[in-house]
Amino acid sequence: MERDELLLAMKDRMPEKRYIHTIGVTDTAIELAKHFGEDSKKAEVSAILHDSCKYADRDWMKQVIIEQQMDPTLLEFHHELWHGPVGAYVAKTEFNVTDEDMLNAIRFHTTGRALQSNLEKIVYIADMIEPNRKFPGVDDLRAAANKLELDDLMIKCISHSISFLINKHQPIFPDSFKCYNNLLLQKKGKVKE
Ligand code: DGI
Ligand code: FE
Ligand code: FE
Repeated sequence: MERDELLLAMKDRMPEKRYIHTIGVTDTAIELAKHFGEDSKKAEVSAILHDSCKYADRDWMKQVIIEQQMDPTLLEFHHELWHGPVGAYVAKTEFNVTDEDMLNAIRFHTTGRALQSNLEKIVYIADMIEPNRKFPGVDDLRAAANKLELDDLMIKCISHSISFLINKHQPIFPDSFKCYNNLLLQKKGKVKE
């Protein structure tokens, strides 16, 4: 499916505000992909589909996680973390996405994970800094996108997310810590890429 057809499908699945966010993430992901020399078409399609399950039925998502034998830890955490993995399942089954890198970009867009691909980092960052996002510190992250290399930018974004959750006394999903640790250890040359 092409951009317009995919966007139309998203429009039916989410309120106007989330649809506007989706377009923002898509355009930002394309820009970042071009800037960092990655495949902008893969970034575009992954970004369009990244929040397809944001408003999906909670019981249905739970069922998909169990039936598809996804990480069972997901069910111990807030249901907000389910729309990425279930979104990857929908991308594959309903929108015929077969590229594993694109599916991972959707799957891990909320939490990040260790050993992310560049496409995964791009979708994670685009989700955070797209033009409609408004939170303290977002302008700093946007400015960093033009200056830093991709891994340093990702460190800045995942650090911000983890700090935000800690300040709200929210539990942190293990993949987010693993993402943060892996990026820092990689920088120090302690982990093979
Ligand atoms: O779907 P979006 O709103 O565009 O963005 P997202 O997929 O990054 O989801 C953000 C939400 O997920 C936000 O409410 C914080 C929450 N979240 C992200 N990582 C974690 C988390 N919540 C918990 N409890 N633990 C996490 O590690
Ligand atoms: Fe999301
Ligand atoms: Fe999003």
